[in-house]
Amino acid sequence: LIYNYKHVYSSYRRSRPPQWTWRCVNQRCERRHIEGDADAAAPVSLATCSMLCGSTQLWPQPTGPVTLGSRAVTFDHGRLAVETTTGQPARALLVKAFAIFNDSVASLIERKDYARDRTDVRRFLVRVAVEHSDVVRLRMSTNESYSIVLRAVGGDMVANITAKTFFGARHGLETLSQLIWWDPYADGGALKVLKVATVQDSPAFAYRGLMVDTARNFMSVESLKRVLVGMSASKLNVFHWHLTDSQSFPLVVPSVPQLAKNGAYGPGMTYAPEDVRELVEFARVRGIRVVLEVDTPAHAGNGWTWGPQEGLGELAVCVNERPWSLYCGEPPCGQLNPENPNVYDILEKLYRDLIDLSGEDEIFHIGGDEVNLECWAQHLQKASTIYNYTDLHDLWGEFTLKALGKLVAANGGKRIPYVVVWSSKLSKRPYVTKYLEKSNVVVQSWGASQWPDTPDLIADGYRVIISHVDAWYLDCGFGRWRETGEAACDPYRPWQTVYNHRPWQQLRLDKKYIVGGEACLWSEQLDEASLDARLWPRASAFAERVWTDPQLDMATYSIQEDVYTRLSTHRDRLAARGIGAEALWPTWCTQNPG
Ligand code: CP6
Repeated sequence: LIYNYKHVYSSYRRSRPPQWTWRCVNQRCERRHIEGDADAAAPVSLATCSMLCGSTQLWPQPTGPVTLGSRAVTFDHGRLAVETTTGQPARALLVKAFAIFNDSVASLIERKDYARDRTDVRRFLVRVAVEHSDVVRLRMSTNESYSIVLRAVGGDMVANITAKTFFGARHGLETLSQLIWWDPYADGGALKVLKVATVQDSPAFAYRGLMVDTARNFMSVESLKRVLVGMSASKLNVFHWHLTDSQSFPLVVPSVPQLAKNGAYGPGMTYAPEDVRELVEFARVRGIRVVLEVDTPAHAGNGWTWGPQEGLGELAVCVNERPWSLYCGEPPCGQLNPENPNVYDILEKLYRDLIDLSGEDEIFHIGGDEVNLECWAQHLQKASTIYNYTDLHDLWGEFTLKALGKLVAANGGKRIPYVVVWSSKLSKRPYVTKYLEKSNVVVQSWGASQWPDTPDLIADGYRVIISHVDAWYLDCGFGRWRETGEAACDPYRPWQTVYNHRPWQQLRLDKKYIVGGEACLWSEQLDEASLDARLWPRASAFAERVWTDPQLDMATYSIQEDVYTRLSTHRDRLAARGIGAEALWPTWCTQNPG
């Protein structure tokens, strides 16, 4: 990773020798001057006190029972070892996941010259047992549960992680890494782990997504890897990559190279097939699947302008058409031409490459948002004359049906079980039942949480992924400052808003139809310079909502105090792993709880 935020991570522990000690009083760490403390011979760091004070520092909080001992042992990083009885092919993935776990532990070490020889244990053995060693691809039905039993055995520490699948075991390794911390108060510093702990855990929702838009502003593969690192630390499991939009088309599609050739912002601002495959594998070993989205028929402009040059006719219409506010939500507009048969041939090639690049044949996102019928009405003569549409929604519906047909063809004649489509006019009554089949279409519902979209879809029997704009949009979008209409991050959703959104409780929705949730990061006012801070720790707050789904007090909307301290600790963890996550509050608040 290119950035190192360790100096940030260690800021509140920098002073040596220690001046403060912390004492656990009623499950809370109180700060005391060492001079005035009766037990000053053994000063305790804040990190150590917190870990031994009966409250977990885990994020997200496990859903099953957790027991934590109140004693710690010191160990040397070199004494970590892994042992697994799991057969191939899961075994190979576990080896990689253990190496990542090892790096996470190493990221805690603040001093290279720490006292390695002072260790309470001969070995710290991590034993991983996975039942289904054949499961190496994440599915909606994949069992992600795990359990940890951590204890001292003879002169060793032994952590037994058991899981049904690799994906559960990987979560177990992540949780185990969160039971380990750095203690700067030991002479030269030391790595510590709880002497006894048990955890049982499984997620509330199968689909825990994060969307990043790389079309409005390009983001390097390196920066996207940091997104995946943050996701894996927070147990998010779907990276939805909004690759293209009307502004740019950075994806090099092998069978249609014209798209990136005409649509990328410039050389070096493209994603080669190898880049995508590399990210998909980087994600998989971190328990994450990648969903590639090339948005159509709207949000398609640059990249689709070469048709006439090659004798294929207009592939996209109203690109750069003015006044743009008449034809789309934001410039430079553009919508595929539903009357050009070449469009559908290109879609089939494109879909085949997307399925191939992602290695994903269970979930496919076709886009489908914000179609502007005025654009088509003005550019397609046939739309109004020959076909005689009275309602152009039917033209849109027919485009969608044809595109879905090409998707089946691209997938070797097999239907994809979860075809995701953004909510839109087409996913509303009366069009929805006519054009979207509930057996395999899942609607990503992004309207405001007060809108009837989500309850209506569920009432009509559709499965949904929830991305409500007023809670789970982490970007500034094309937001406007209310006073003047100028571009602004308004309203910004603080982490508390993200965390306290629980639509199934607030709107009394039937959870059976909710596949999960997805936080979205559009990039009109963002590139990789501020990517990390815009995402973290708010995306972690979202992650606990969809993993743990803690109860919400709707009378007060108050957040438990432990959430603040746990999230602050998690933020420090992200920073240690090279992610430029934002601070929650002044360090003073960490040191003076309550
Ligand atoms: N881009 C695309 C966008 C948005 C959508 N799709 C969007 C719309 C409204 C807001 C924020 C983002 N920028 N392709 C809608 C899903 Cl407030």
